[in-house]
Amino acid sequence: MPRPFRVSALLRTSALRRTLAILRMPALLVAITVSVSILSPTLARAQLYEITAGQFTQGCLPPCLCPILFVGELEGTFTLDFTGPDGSFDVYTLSDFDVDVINFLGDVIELSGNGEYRVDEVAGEHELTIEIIDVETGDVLSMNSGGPVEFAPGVVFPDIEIFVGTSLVCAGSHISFAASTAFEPEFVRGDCNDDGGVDISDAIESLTLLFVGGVTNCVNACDTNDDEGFDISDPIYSLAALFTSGPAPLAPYPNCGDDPTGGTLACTEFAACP
Ligand SMILES: [Ca+2]
Ligand SMILES: [Ca+2]
Ligand SMILES: [Ca+2]
Repeated sequence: MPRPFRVSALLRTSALRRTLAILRMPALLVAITVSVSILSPTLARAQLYEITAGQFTQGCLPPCLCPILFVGELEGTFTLDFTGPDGSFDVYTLSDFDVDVINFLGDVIELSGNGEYRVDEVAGEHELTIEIIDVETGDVLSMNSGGPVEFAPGVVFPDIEIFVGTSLVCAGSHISFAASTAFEPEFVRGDCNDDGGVDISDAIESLTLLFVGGVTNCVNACDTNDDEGFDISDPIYSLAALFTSGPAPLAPYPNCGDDPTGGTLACTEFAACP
């Protein structure tokens, strides 16, 4: 539930005075809006992925006639964070690769890793380079997709299906996997700082994330107006709701729930919703 607050008390806070001072400066707002257009995609496009199918093999690729030494199924997750366009491709950092490989005997190999994913949605091409680390042995396998390759038939980003290997010719270690954006937790829209209430601290948190920096696990909760972007319009919307009888944050609000409009804004954790 929204926290009660008293305007008279709030007006004595330096944080609110700073916030209102920002909002009274049109010239600064123009500059801020330009900055947001550059800064917001990093937050807006972070996304947790879950591997829905995949296989790790060590040995040979056809048509070479040498044995497969190991094969196991993949289970796990990773995160893509948008870092920017490089001309043709949108570039993402792949991190938190947290995957178990399970073979038919039930043996488990725990893998971690980091890499870079590049995608051209218009051309239907993507590319992955990744350093896979065997957590137990520390062995590192440098894998790649051999440059940009076409999307798998019927698969459209943000779904991903790709094949990478230490070598794409004959002997090597190889991973093929399909992954989709993972299930997201319930959240309360407007509770940008995830403290269980919607109040002035959320507008301040939004302004801090936008103009100072920081990390949030649920940027979707900061998209107060549910327009699928996180920018200056969101703390303005919050302040209007709190102080000038503007409309309340859109659903899910004031109770925990799913985003009824979907979208690409990430929400990997939201502690205030069990
Ligand atoms: Ca809050
Ligand atoms: Ca928004
Ligand atoms: Ca939405």
